[in-house]
Amino acid sequence: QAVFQSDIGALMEQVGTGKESLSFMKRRIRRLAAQWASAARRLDDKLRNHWREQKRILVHVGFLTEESGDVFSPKVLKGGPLGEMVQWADILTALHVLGHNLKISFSLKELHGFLGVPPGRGSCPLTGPLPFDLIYTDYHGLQQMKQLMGLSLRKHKCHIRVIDTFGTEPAYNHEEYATLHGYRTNWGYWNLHGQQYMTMFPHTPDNSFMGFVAEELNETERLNIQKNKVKNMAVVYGKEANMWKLQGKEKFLAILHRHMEIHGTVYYETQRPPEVPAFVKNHGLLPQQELQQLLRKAKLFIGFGFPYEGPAPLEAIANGCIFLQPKFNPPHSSLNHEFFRGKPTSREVSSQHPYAEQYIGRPHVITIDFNNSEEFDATIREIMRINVEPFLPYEYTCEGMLERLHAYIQNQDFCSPEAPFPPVNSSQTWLGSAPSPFNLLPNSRILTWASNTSSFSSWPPLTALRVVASLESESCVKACQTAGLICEPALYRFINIRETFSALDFQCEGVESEKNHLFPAFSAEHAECSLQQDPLLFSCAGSSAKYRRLCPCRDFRNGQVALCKDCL
Ligand code: U2F
Repeated sequence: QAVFQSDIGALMEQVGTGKESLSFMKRRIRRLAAQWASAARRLDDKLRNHWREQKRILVHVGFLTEESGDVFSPKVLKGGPLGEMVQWADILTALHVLGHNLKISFSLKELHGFLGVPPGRGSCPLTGPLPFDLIYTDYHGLQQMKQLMGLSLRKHKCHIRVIDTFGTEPAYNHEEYATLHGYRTNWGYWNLHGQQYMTMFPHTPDNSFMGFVAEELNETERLNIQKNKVKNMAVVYGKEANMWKLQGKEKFLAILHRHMEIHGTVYYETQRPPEVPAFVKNHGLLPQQELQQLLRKAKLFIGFGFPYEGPAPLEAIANGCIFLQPKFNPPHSSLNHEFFRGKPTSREVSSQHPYAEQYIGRPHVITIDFNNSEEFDATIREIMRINVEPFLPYEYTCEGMLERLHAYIQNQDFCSPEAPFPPVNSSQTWLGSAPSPFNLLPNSRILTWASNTSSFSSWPPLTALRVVASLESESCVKACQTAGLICEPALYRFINIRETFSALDFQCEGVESEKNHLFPAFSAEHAECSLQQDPLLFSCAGSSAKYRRLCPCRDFRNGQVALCKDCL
């Protein structure tokens, strides 16, 4: 049985010392310890009757190992990316607070030791059982484990979770398919289940959403913030000078400067970076705690387009700022933007921070075209006028992250064979006693699961399933969203049968089964119904003008999109 623990002493010791990245994480862990402890108490109350199995967990942070080149650590104090460090610090704390048996490795030597593989022998199969129930790592760590364990990695890979900031879509993850169909990148092709990849924001439902946390306020702090807001104070998002290089920024910075005092936290060594105009009050890179103080006073936090999808806007919004950011038209993606090129995803990034845009929105987040000076000017005036309360989505609170991680740890299982499902014959027809396992929801085109489900174990449970057909050219991500739901790839295996087509009134001339990440789908032109042949290719992402896709959707909790209502 896992027992919540609020003392972080043991965790701090395990993280060790000797690198700026580790010091940054330890400062963060210490600073947020009280917040984690009170969240643990609340969740403990909420989960009173749940048995929580204590797992043996290894965390191997590959990108911080010397062997992977560790380009991040030397930049911690120089404006380099901190988002990843924020997330790993929070993952470590959450696993520790949940009471699991945790081992942490930041080097190949430690990894060797924990896996019981003697160092310096090259690849060496792990002959005995894996000494862990779960391994959290990243793409660098995965590569290192492959070198270490050779082919035996394959046997154990269902225990692995890959922390993957921007996400990996199934078409890129499937080695053979990616190679044949042009989805091969430097990262993907590990043949994992899509949900073994865990992202920083809920980018795509094909992956699991891991997240991180932002600081929470007590009542006094909330009141003080509202009292002390300086309505003409803006802070610019971007701690590295080259984030200020955006073309045309002179124009909108001049407009902003007409109305507001502009602050920055741009790293510099001795001289003021030339990219930062003289009228900007630059504080230099601040420790996290001091940045929070600055954000508490500011009314506006403004992004110039880079960095993409980092933690800072959530921190700003949590401290009562309005986040103003540029809309990207056309959206940025791995097809048209250097930063995303080679990343194993086709996701279209509609603004600097799509999560803030889509999940939070007005009045906390305003997304506009920065080239339209009138709109920009009017928006700045509006921001100075309106009052906005601090806001933090539940999924980014400590309790929200603990709840989500707890649910994943206790329920996600990529190791057991998926028997007894599908209970289908070779042509993928349902073999249950009823003619069709689906019911049509009244006055809709949405199916629910009707059969006696007791014999199927599934998480999320089958009661959450809502089957929807996409329009042509529409992905399942979009189709579920339009229905007020979210796509749930774990439920694909239940709808990959002929009966789904008939229950949705698609008349099939023929039914085939193929490896295609858009399947199951219906092609209107040929009245052809296509089933998915390889479960690793079940994918919410992806669309084609040729197909109407069958989509397994589910409901979700308010502020916790990763979990369905019956998921806890
Ligand atoms: C993102 O990485 P970044 O590190 O650039 O993300 P930010 O949102 O700028 O901030 C990360 C943290 O840096 C902290 C701040 C955030 O928690 O509190 N910080 C600070 O301590 N002092 C300062 O003066 C300013 C900020 C993203 F997270 C990565 O995954 C991406 O790789 C990267 C590129 O898109 O963007």
